[in-house]
Amino acid sequence: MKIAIVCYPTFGGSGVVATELGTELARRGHEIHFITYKQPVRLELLANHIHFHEVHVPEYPLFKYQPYELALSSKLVDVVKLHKIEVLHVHYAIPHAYAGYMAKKMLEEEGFTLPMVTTLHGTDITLVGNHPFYKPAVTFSINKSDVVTSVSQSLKEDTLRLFDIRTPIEVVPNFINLEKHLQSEYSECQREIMADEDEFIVTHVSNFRKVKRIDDVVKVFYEIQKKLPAKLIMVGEGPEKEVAEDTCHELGIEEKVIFLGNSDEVYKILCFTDLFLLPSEKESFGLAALEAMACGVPVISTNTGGLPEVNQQGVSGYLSKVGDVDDMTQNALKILSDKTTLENFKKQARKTASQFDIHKIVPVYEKLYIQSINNL
Ligand code: GMT
Repeated sequence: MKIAIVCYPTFGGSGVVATELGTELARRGHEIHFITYKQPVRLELLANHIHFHEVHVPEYPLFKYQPYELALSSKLVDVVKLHKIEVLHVHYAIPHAYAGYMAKKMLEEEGFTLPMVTTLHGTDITLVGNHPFYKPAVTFSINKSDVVTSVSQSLKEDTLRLFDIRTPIEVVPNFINLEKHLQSEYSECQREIMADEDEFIVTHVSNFRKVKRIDDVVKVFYEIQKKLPAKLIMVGEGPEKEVAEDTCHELGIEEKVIFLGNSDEVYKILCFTDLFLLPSEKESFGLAALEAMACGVPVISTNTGGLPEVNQQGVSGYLSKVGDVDDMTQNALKILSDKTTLENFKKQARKTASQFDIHKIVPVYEKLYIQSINNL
């Protein structure tokens, strides 16, 4: 099939999922066209069947807001016609499903049909899309999609609760390429750069937004390091990063916390990590937790949103109520204090992650693409 993928190209989970999906589809012989304003961070362009089309938004001083949706829908029309695209897959309802629908309508005028698959990722529903300013447009775009998927059962339920949705929603969980994680474990794992031999390595990866509760990451680590020798590796950039750096100074643990910024070498960091912290306020899925588990890292998370569908209580890690720093600390110590327990959790984390193997999930999308074509 010839498939166009629209996504956010940044470090966010939705962009990562879209990129990994496109890459795997290309590997399976499909022709994939990424359409977005920048090359997606994890996209390797030098691969067979992968194309990238950049959306340019000309700056015009008269406009306070430059019209990205307009530029995107026009680009979609051009790419679809030129490359005979058969299916459009948009990741994130805002504004991609909206722009996708406009493109579809423009193409219809010229005799082209373009089925649109929309994948909901979470923030487009629970944080931004639900805002009254956006809600009518988001509801409309979802209802006008030919196939709608959500990355967890929890997100599906949130969508049905918050919006008036008439299109059926298929749950297609996020996935992981286990081979990639295994490779990094054995060939590029350089633990000694980050910590002493007797120190545990605790890691957090996110975009450091308020929803990630970075303060709880620091608080839990502060308690852990009182009992065990440990280092905290903070990967990512975002508005809460500076606050967290200040807190580490105030608590006197700045020597034990390493802020790495954004990294496209997350697997190399995870391969020597002993424990992953994800104390989010909301999380439709928690791809970061799944990536950690795939590298054999147990996860201490909250039990919000889709996290219980990923992290299994007492198996791949533990889940606590949002904000329950004490419980998260106790659980972290339970795992780290005993060598055999830690080893068991590591094995179980990887085994749990294998349920989300890319080879099981990508064929589900392929079937949905065919269904979207047949539905028209
Ligand atoms: O929250 C993020 O890290 C970014 C965000 C996004 O919009 O890309 O992630 C959302 O989509 C990911 C991929 O499906 C999910 O794993 C994240 O749980 C979800 N974030 C939230 O729901 C807050």
